[in-house]
Formats: sequence, structure tokens, C-alpha cells
Amino acid sequence: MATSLKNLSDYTANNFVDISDKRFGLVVAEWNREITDVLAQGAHETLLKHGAKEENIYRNSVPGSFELTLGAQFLAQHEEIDAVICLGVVIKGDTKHDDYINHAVAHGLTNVGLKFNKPVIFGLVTTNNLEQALDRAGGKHGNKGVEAAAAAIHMLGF
Ligand code: DLZ
Repeated sequence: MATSLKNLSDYTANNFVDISDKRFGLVVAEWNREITDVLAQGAHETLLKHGAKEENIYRNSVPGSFELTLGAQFLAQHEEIDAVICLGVVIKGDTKHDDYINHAVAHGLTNVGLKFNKPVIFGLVTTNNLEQALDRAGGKHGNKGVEAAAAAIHMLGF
């Protein structure tokens, strides 16, 4: 990542980012796996479409979304990794588990990004039910995995 001060226009004109030599970590939660697999596929395809090399995409799975933070840290600590994309699906149930997980992951990923000074993307789909989750994994609301990869690429333009 560039550390020198650039013109303000350089920060905004980052529609094209050369990611051909960038290395990406994908951290994918296994809970709701049929959905997180679709998110991961969307992210993976988006990175390739924008020029990333297959061998520069490192996919790792974690048990559930709560573990995304530590998974992200395991990858982000490596200097060779330029950005980490975290993908999970948390569906509201009878208890407040979703609240605890979602907030923990949001705080956790923020901290990892700041600690290692690199993009750590929050690709967590947080919904009230399964249908809303499916809508966001290749359904009528697109694929949040694609958006997460796009966010990573955008941030690498800084
Ligand atoms: C325990 C749990 C529950 C109830 N729901 C979800 C969920 O909807 N999505 C998800 O990714 N993970 C869930 N988990 C698992 C937790 O994220 C975590 O893996 C366990 O609490 C172990 O730390």
C-alpha cells in the first residue's frame, strides 16, 4: 500500500486499480455454508475479473462468523497479504446471538484493519430470515460477496 501523500484527486480517481500483483485473503464462515459458498464464489470471481491471479487468492474457512476476526488477523499479519475479505451470514433467531456476533465482528474487523493498516472487509450478511440472506447471495439484491471484493479493490486504490 502506498504511504506517500498523494493529490486528493488520486484518492477519488481510483476506479481502476491494478491488482494483478495483489494478494487477497478470503475468510469464509461455515455456518450457513450453502450461502457463504455463494458469497465466496462471487468474491473470488470478482477478484479474477479485475485482474487478480488465482494463485494470489488464499481462501480459509472458520467455523462461524464470530471467528472471522481471528481468521482475518491470522491472514492480515502476513506482510504479503494486501487485503482480507471476510464473508459470513448471521440470521436472526429466537435469541440475541445475532446482535452479539454482528457487533463483535464489526468491531473486531475494524480493529484488525487498523492494526495492520490494510483493508479488512466486512462481508457479513446480517438478516432477519433465510430468504433475506438468499436474496443477498445471488438473488434479487445481488451478491454481497461481489460487493465485498469490490470494496477491497477500491480500498487498494488508496
Ligand atoms: C452459534 C451461532 C449461531 C446461533 N448462529 C450463527 C449464525 O447465524 N451465523 C454464523 O456465522 N455463526 C453462527 N453461530 C456460530 C458462531 O459464529 C461461532 O462460530 C460459535 O459461537 C463458536 O464461537
